[in-house]
Parts: sequence; C-alpha cells; structure tokens
Amino acid sequence: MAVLPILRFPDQRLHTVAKPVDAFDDSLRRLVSDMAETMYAAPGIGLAATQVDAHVRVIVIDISETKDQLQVFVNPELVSASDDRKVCEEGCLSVPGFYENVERPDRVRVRARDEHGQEFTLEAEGLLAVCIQHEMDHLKGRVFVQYLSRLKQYRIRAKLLKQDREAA
Ligand code: QAP
Ligand code: CO
Repeated sequence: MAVLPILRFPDQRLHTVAKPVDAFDDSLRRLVSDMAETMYAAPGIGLAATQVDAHVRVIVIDISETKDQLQVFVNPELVSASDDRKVCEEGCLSVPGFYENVERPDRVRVRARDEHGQEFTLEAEGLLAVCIQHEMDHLKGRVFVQYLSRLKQYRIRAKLLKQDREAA
C-alpha cells in the first residue's frame, strides 16, 4: 500500500479522459488499495484515479463517519439521474482549501463493477449521489471548479499557482 501524490488544479493532466479497465487483476487491486490509502490519509471522502495520474475508470468513496465503508466503482456508468436537483458545497483533494456550491441531480442510479469484476447497480441520494457525480466527472477530465463562474475559476487557479510557486 502507498499514499500516492495527488495532482493539483490547474494541472492539465486533470483534464485527461480515463479509459475503461479491461483486466480485473492484481495491478487493478493494487491501484484501488493505494487510492483508498491516499484518500484516507488526506483525509477525503472520494478520489478518482485521474487525481493520482492513473487514467482509468476507477473511483473510491467512503462517506462514513467511521471511515470503514469503502465503496469501489470500476467502469461506472450513469444509468439515470433525477430531474430534481440540489445544491451542495463541494471540495476536492485536487483543489485544496476551496469549497463552492454546485447544483446536480439529487438522485442517481449507477452501474459499476467492484475490484474483482463483480457488477452491481446502486441507487444513491444526498452526499453519496454528489460524491459519485463529482468523481465520475474527474474520469471525464472535469473538475468541479468548471461549474463555477470564469471569475471564480480564475481566482482559484491564481491562488493555487501562487501557493505552488511559494512552495517551490
Ligand atoms: C468530493 O472531496 C466531494 O479542500 C470529495 O483542504 C466533496 O474528499 C463530494 C478535501 C464534498 C461532495 C462533497 C478538500 C480535503 C477533501 C480540501 C474530498 C482539503 C482537504 C475533499
Ligand atoms: Co475531486
């Protein structure tokens, strides 16, 4: 197990479109395990493979208080989304320190496989639904700040680049 480095916005690699997983082998299970360790270490409630520069369709989520309810989504597909939408304040491990409201469908149905290739379908609402949609966006190369105004995006980009310069 290893904690992997997390790409920071505006790293262009965050806009890479992830490819489907085609082999449910030990290397996939190592990636899932390293992503879980990276998410728990952060700490965070969700992480997409894109964020650790692995451009395959893999997501890990744990929204439990006790941090012992890992959910793994390999090759997730959105089956349906509710017409009702809800606003939730979102953050992102790739955009540290910034939290902004984003509106999304309130309920989603997702079909995915676990790290052993077992297919499942899940209906999610509330925070889990937000988290699944946020992480599935990463797999398409989309970061939540892209839902914000150009001005907010610009300010976030400038502040993170300044922090990177100061840390260098
Ligand atoms: C996505 O995000 C999410 O800025 C997962 O300094 C977030 O785990 C979905 C984090 C909110 C729904 C609602 C962010 C940690 C963690 C930060 C995360 C930070 C430290 C974000
Ligand atoms: Co994120």
